[in-house]
Amino acid sequence: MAEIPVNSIQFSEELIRIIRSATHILVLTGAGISAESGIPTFREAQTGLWAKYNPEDLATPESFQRNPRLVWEWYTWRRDLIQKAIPNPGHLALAVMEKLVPNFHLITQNVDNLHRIAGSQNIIEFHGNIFQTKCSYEDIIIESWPETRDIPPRCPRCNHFLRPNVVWFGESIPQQAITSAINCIQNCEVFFSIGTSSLVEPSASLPLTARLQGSVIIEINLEHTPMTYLADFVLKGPSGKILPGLIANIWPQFYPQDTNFSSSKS
Ligand code: BV8
Repeated sequence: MAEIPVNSIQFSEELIRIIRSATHILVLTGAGISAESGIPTFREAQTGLWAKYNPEDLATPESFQRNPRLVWEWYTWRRDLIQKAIPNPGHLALAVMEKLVPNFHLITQNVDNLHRIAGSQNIIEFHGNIFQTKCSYEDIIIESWPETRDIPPRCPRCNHFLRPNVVWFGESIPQQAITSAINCIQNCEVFFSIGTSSLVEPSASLPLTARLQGSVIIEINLEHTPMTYLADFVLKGPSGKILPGLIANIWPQFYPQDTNFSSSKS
């Protein structure tokens, strides 16, 4: 990808003014924001052993019921892949924005924990976190378990299989996450939709909900999506370039022109 100096990206004065004056900003991110960290997006072809599987078929309770070992090993492969990744300038820019906006919240569909590593704090993990494990029967987080030959490992309390603490297709989003998201949407003046194909519900309906209550909608994506029609501003390009450029233009007083947004692992 050609190097685009963040200060060379031109943003409309109106866009800069709207974001700079906003006191409540809500951001929704999808797999695209982690693409520049080297994590394949959910719909990109999976590699190697997993190339023949469709993620949407594996990320279901039925799959786990049918073949718990296969699903557990898929998540182990993804965890190992994600563990090698570090936040990219897009993640870092959102962590900075959170410090500069009085009320800032981030809903992520991603399970990779990269927003937290980048320094974001007001995070609503809509689809859980791949680095957390829970009992498939008691539905409680299990921090540790005895090493055995069982794959998946078994709950030390009830001996049922353990599973990743992620939301599978056909499972409900955690009530706390839904409640927080609804509260944030009701007050947000600006809603960013970043790096999501806007195909997975209920996340995909959040921009419309925000629009209906009067938020300004900004989409950042490489391509158009089913919610592009809703956006007041469509910024087409890599979020790892666009977001630092936005920050540098909106809050130049905080950003000497030579700010280095290089990735870092904190
Ligand atoms: C629910 C965790 C109520 C797991 C994920 C039939 C039966 C049951 C349910 C349904 C049904 N039909 C529809 C549904 C609802 C279903 C759904 O939406 N299905 C879809 C496929 C139609 N939703 C659910 O089941 C949800 N729960 O509805 O509960 C209910 C309950 C019971 C019965 C009925 C209803 C739960 C959905 C959560 C699923 N879990 N993840 C795991 O990760 O293993 S979703 C998973 O896919 C990811 O988390 C992610 O959210 C999603 C993929 O979406 P994206 O993040 O957008 O990623 P994608 O690859 O698609 O796109 C990337 C984008 O980035 C692209 O646009 C690309 O252009 C862009 N991009 C790439 N690079 C960059 C970039 N942009 C900027 N910069 C770049 N550099």
